[in-house]
Formats: sequence, structure tokens, C-alpha cells
Amino acid sequence: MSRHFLALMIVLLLAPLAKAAKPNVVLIMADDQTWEDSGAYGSPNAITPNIDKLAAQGMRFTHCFTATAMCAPTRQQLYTGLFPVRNGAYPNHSKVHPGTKSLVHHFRKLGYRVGLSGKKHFGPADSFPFEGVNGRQMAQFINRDKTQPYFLVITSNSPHLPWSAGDASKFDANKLKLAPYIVDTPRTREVLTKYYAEINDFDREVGQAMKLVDQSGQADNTIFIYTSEQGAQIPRCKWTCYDTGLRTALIIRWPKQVKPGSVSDAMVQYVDIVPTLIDAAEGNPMEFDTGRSGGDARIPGEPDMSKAKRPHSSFDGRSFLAVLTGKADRHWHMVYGVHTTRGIIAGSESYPIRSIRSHTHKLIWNIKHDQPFKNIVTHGRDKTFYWHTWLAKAETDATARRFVDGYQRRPQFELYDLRKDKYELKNLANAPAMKDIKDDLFEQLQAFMKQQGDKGHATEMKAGERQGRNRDKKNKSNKTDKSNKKNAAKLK
Ligand SMILES: [Ca+2]
Repeated sequence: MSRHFLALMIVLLLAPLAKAAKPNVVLIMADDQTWEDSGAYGSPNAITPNIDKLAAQGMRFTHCFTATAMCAPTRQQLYTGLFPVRNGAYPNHSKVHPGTKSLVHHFRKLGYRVGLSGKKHFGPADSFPFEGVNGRQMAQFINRDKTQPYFLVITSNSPHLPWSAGDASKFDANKLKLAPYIVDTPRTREVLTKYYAEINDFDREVGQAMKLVDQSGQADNTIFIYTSEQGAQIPRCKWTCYDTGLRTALIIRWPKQVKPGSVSDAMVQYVDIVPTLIDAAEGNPMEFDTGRSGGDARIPGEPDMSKAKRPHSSFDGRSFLAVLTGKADRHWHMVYGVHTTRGIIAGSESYPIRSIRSHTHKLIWNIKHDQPFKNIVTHGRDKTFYWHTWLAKAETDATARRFVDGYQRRPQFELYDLRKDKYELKNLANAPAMKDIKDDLFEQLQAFMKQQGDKGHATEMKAGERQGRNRDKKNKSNKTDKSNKKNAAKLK
């Protein structure tokens, strides 16, 4: 037997194995980065060469959504494939119901090692038994065993407050272009240079992770995902159901499977990501158990393909692999928002917000609209921040007054035509011509809440049960200035 023939035989024997190798997954997530604040998403201010490069190599989703613009609920819905009320982690600093399973269980079942490097913000530990990977161990984790597929989640702390990382001198405060929901004051511009510096520093982390994957020699068989998490700590972003809170950047690179430089406007949600990746790893998401009952009812606006399959799936999310591989251009017809104010730092006693969004319209239901909305921003004692400059400007400037008042006092319903009003500034909820659209959206939103076991205000009042042991006590003391002061100091 010639040496060449032997070599050929080995290649032929290994070829089917190589073809069947499950793709590795690297998912890198920012922290509080408003969805459009990168070059790839059209920001006139951000400097993000690595994110932009990734977009040129993969598919950029323009309509991806988390259901909650807060850290803990966002991460836990992503990891479980379940919306916040159903998985239990709907307030901030919360935990899922005991027995809830996450991507760690699902991908271990598929033969993966599953690691996490960075911020956690989940619980209990049994539901998220990630292998801990510190920053220096990432290359080792990736290269440990080339015969076993891996799933590595990298969660940055940027650009969450304090905006201290990166080089703010790269940005000229006077030249920043501000989105129309931001009140323009010198102080606001100054702090935003620090925000963009942190985004620039996060982009460096994205570049590092891309480099590790390239160096592993397995880039072709690695699904590389960047996502921005939820909106920044700026009014109308984090802690709201506006698109600037819930919409999230999502770029997926998967060489040979996903067309480089492609863009999809299909509506996809964080709960879809785990089912999609199970699908990509040739598992059937319908056969996986999330550990939670109650998912049998249809969710209005579900992707059509799931109609027949709903009773068999335990996930709320649905695989969008067909969108990713260019075989479909639509996914959800409706996407949802679930916000719990109770339990956030300096938050209102109860201010539940729910939303439903189609491709064209958004309905927001402020369930306890008779109360003022409060959070760390409106608390305003922190003079290094900018809210007080908005209040000062509102004394003489009508637009600033409208933003400051509108952030804290909201009507019961807000309805926006997103085709004409991207930043949701013109409320059409009381326009007679919009009645049918409003009624229809409200009916579907209530059906979604029913499917989730979501009772609005009553659910919000139980937020403490879903948080850490002492949280309910803290909730009760939220009204006191002393507690607020302490929490504000802690946040810095
Ligand atoms: Ca966050």
C-alpha cells in the first residue's frame, strides 16, 4: 500500500467526521449599549472597527429585541429561551424558578463544554452551571480539546456605568450628534464622550475574541455572535419599553453558512437564540425540556412554522435558522416587552410596563400610570451625572420640559407608528383613526400575558420573591431617601 493511498484513505475516513462536527459558539455581549450605538448600526459617533468588521463578515439583524431593558432579566431570558415572567427572573437582580434549565444543560446534552467569562447576573447556580472561565483562560478553554465542540459566553461590563474605561479624548463633545430623545446640554455631551469611549473599549474586547477564534484554526466552524444587550443608562433607553431600551444589536458570523455582509429585518427575540443554536447544532429544539411548564398556549405573532408544533415545545422562543441561512426573511409578527420597576435602585413602588410591537406599530401599556416613574436617573442626587442639567434646561426650554415630564409621568397607553416615528415621540393612542390598531394590539398583548401567567401589577408586587433574600425589605425602603442615597453611592 503506497503512502499516498494510505493518506487518501485517512482523509476519506475522516471527511464524514469533519462534516458532522458541530459548530462551536462564541457569544460576546455588551452591557447597556443602546442598539444603534456602533458604526455597523449607523452611529455617527461610535468608533467600533471590530464590530463593523464582524458585520461585513456575517449577518446583521436590524430588528432583534430583548423583552426587558435590564441586565438580569435580559441575560436569563437569553440563556433559558423563556420570557421573564415564565422563567421567574422578571425584576432586576432576580433568579429563575428552581428547576429551570438553561443553555448549559441543553448544550452539554449535545456534547459541548459550556463556559462563561465575565458578568453573571443570574441564579440559582443549579440553573446556570457554566464552567467559569476568567479572561486569561479563554484561549485555553477554546483550544482545550479540538474534538469536542464548545460554547463560550463572554459578558463584558462595558459600557455599563461608571463610564470609566477607554479614552474619552478620542471624542469631541461639541461634535457629537445627539439622538432626538436626548436633551442637549454641555454636561450631557461631556458624559457621552465617556460612554462612547467605553463602547470603543468594548469593541477592543470584541476584536480580542475574534482573534482567539482565528488563532484556534476553527473559525470556519465557529458561530460568532455579538449582541449589545439593552439600552444605555439614559432616559428612554434602559428601564423602558421604547425601542431604544428593548431593541438590541445582533450580528452573527458563521462562515460558509451565513452570507457575509447580509442584513435581515426579520423580527427576532433573545428567547429565540438558544433554540436557533440548538437547531444549528443539529438538535431539535422541540425535544428539549426547559424545566418550566405552561408553554402550551400559542403566543400571538408566533412564526407560522410553529403552529403545529407548539404543544411539543417547552421554549417560548423559536429557531430562526432559516433566516440566518437566507431561506426565510420573516420570523415573529409581534414582539414583546415586560418591565418591572419594583426592586430597581430608587425605583417606584410599582410601575409595571408591558408592550407589543409589530413591524409597523408599538403599543405600550403603563399599568400603574397614575404613579410617577422613578429610577436612579430621576433620583438625581448624583451631581456628576447630567439629569440636573436637564431639569435646569426644562425651566426655560419647552422641549426639555416635555422630555423631563414625559419620562416621569406617562399616559396609560402609548401608540407609535414606527414607520414615521422611529424614536416613539408622537403618541397616537388617542387618535380615533388608530382605534382598531390599538384594540387589536391590546388584545394580543393580553393573550401574551395570559400565556406567561403575567398578572401585571399583582405580578410586580411579588418582585421581591424573585430577587435575593433581602430584596423585599429593600423594596419597602426604596421610598426613603437614606436608602436611595446609599444605593446611588453603591452604583458609582
Ligand atoms: Ca445591562
